Amino acid sequence: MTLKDECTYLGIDLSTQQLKGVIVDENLQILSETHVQFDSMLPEFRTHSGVVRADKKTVTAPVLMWVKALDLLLDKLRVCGADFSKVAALSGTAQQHGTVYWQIGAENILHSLDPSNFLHSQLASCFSISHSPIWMDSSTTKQCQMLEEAVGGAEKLAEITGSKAYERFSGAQIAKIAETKPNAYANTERISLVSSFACSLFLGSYAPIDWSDASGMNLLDIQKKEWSQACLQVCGSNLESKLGEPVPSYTDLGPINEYYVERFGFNPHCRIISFTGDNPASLAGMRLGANDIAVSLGTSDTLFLWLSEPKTLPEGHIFVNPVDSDAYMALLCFKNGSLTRERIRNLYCSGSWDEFNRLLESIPRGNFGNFGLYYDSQEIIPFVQGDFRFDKAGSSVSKFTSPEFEVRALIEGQFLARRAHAEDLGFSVGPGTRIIATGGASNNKTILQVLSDCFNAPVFILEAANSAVLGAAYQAKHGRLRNNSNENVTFSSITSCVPVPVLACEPYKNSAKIYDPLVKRYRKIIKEIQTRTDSRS
Ligand code: ADP
Ligand code: XUL
Repeated sequence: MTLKDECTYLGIDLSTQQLKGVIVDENLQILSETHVQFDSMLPEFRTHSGVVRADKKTVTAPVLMWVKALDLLLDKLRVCGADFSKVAALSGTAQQHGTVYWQIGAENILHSLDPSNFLHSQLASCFSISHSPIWMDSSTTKQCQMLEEAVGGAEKLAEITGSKAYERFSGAQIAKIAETKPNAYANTERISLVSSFACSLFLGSYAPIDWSDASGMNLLDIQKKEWSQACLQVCGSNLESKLGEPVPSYTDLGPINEYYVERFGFNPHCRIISFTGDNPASLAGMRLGANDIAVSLGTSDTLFLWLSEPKTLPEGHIFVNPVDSDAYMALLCFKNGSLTRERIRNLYCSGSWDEFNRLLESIPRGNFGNFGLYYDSQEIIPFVQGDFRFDKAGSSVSKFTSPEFEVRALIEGQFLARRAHAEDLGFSVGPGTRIIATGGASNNKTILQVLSDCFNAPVFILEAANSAVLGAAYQAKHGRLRNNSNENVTFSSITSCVPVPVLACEPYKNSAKIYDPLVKRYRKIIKEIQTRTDSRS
């Protein structure tokens, strides 16, 4: 069959807690979607929220769980009625920063996959590190210091790579493996990011890392778009050859591997478009504009903006833009997002979001002066951990007097922090500013109302809350046409048929009066916490 008529596009998202898949038609409307939840559907890997915590700082995920999830996802999509023979191109996205270590000889196995067998049984001996370090890991402070020193300081590193050294970034993670597991490192022929690893499974050979996800490694010179030799040198020997050459995010990498044609009925002409990180893919899925700020409320909470030029930030990250390689994006990532909200929900609301919302709405904005900051895991910005509660008088308290104060303190504290750090990036609310919310918690209007009030700006949502996986599907179409058409194809021309985001909530009139002083209060409190706890030791 040719792929002229009725083409469809497949997007894949290998995120922290699940693997998602979506098929869209030519007009980018969803035809089928499904997911594989790691904890519940693959219990043999014993993950909690998709991860394994060896200690407070060391967080990994089993690579074979991800592989097995792909077998399952494609089966589930088929059961949903997906016709893979119509898929003209596929692309994907994944949690950022995590690294996968392919053992010497693994690519030969990838080249010769047997369609009568599961992927996970064929790839069982392909990884020199069975548990991949992921973005939640914060165990590499030592390697971060080494990396910053090697290039002449934090600011210099941020100037080259778009970020000062961060514990979860791949450069420091690779350096830790090279140092603590030298044999495994020596036996590694290729290091993938989670995104390029997932892409390799479809390609049947090692897929290159794309520029946008490569920007989350502290290894890419984001202006030259090539690896920084100074950074590579300190992180591991022969690192450049283990990483391969990075490519633009919409690169057409070739046809799908025979395995998927034989086993699942994919068309042999189906093209594989480079995979990228979940935040860049979300920017694509939201079709973010110049007046917008994206707030993704997934496992992590992230904020991002479109930038036409790179800049050097004291905190936060600059990535190469995934849909226009001449542009950039700014990103802030907060580790304690949905999982912390779930903790408080489970503690005080018997696991019910309805009850959580009832408590949240039962207390007026400003929480009668009660203020809380909750960091279950080592936070990224700012680098702190623990629960901090303050009453109206500013005194530190170990508990609030009732659950409703706790719930409101959590959500207000989270969003005031998001606003303060966004302002540090240069963001301010002006005429036409839209907050576009996405991710699991953007289904919750009561939470979105607090977001709107804390920022004093309207919040918009997309028809589908999973912008990352949709962004991957859009990128599949973009990559296929951009590389194979004579016309001047841009991402915005390809996605002009996508419905615009719809208004979900507007701020109450007196929001600025209530929350502007609370942003100042957050700054003061966080400064005090940071001076009290020497958190980097
Ligand atoms: P991922 O980072 O794995 O892509 P998602 O964007 O799918 O995550 O978000 C998953 C999170 O969404 C869950 O941890 C859950 O706490 C949160 N979530 C789902 N529904 C709601 C809801 N109605 N209210 C608040 N949070 C929700
Ligand atoms: C971004 C980050 C997380 C992960 C997981 O820097 O660490 O958002 O991409 O979603």
